[in-house]
Amino acid sequence: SATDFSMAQAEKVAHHPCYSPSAHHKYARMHLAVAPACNVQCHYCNRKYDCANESRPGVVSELLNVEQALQKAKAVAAAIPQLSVIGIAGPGDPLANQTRTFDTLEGLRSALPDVKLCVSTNGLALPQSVDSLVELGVDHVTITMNAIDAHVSAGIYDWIYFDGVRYRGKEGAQILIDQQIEGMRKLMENGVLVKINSVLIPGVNDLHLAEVSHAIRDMGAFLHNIMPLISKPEHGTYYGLNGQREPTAEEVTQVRERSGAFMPQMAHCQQCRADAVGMLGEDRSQEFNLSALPAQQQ
Ligand code: CLF
Ligand code: SF4
Repeated sequence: SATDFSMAQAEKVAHHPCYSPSAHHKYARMHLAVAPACNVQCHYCNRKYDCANESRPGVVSELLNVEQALQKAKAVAAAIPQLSVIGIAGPGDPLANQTRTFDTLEGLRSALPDVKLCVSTNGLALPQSVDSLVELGVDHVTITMNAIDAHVSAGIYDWIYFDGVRYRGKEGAQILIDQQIEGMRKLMENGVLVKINSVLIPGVNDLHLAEVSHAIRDMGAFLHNIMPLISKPEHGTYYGLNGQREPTAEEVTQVRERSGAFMPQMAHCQQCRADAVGMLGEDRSQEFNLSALPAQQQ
């Protein structure tokens, strides 16, 4: 019934530190950096660091193979009782690394059945991935949607790689948008809670993000997370040839206010590393890096 459905949704929200502001002081998340490849090229990404769509750029996360990831997850779960969510958010796009991502999720599902599984993706490979995500019990998915209009999107992505072909410009942008929408529709059908991340890029999509909020509300998204572009040479990020600057705190507030007319806004995002461990805003990844884990058969 509708009541059962909404009670199940409420339970999913209550224990997820990103989906619920009140949960973020009570529950911890960890990210497993198992996904190095990416199937798109954002103008602001130089590929040397973590995916800026969810994770903090300028940081190189320690890439793990599936076995190492599962070992780390078990060590963290044993050490941090508040751990409620394990996410895969990079350092590239999880769904552009199907084998590594799905093998990790499957291993987590059997080793830590009570932990919620979370995935963050640019959405390009989402429609073909929904069945597997649902089967593995992933009930939180974040899609990074920086635009809903191919004219705007073409200024954000250099290219996308889809079904063996590289597409540029508006053609590529439209394919990405269509895939994101189709993926989202399928997630909704399966009761997955969808959060949308948007990177706010002054002069590129700042005036467009309210339109994104409007569209995702109509599609049934749960939460909109508008994150400021991080564009500093020391972070390894840049913005195409135009060198777009970061938004000011004031600009972020204004854009969130306009979008807030359509969608609840996440304001407690910490732009976590792709290997972050702990409460939001806390990073205990170094305590659990590979050298800190018990010796294993290599
Ligand atoms: Fe990780 Fe993202 Fe899942 Fe959270 S982070 S995959 S939804 S468990 Fe959270 Fe970190 Fe912000 Fe992401 S604070 S960067 S929104
Ligand atoms: Fe970089 Fe992430 Fe964009 Fe891929 S989706 S190009 S890893 S910022």
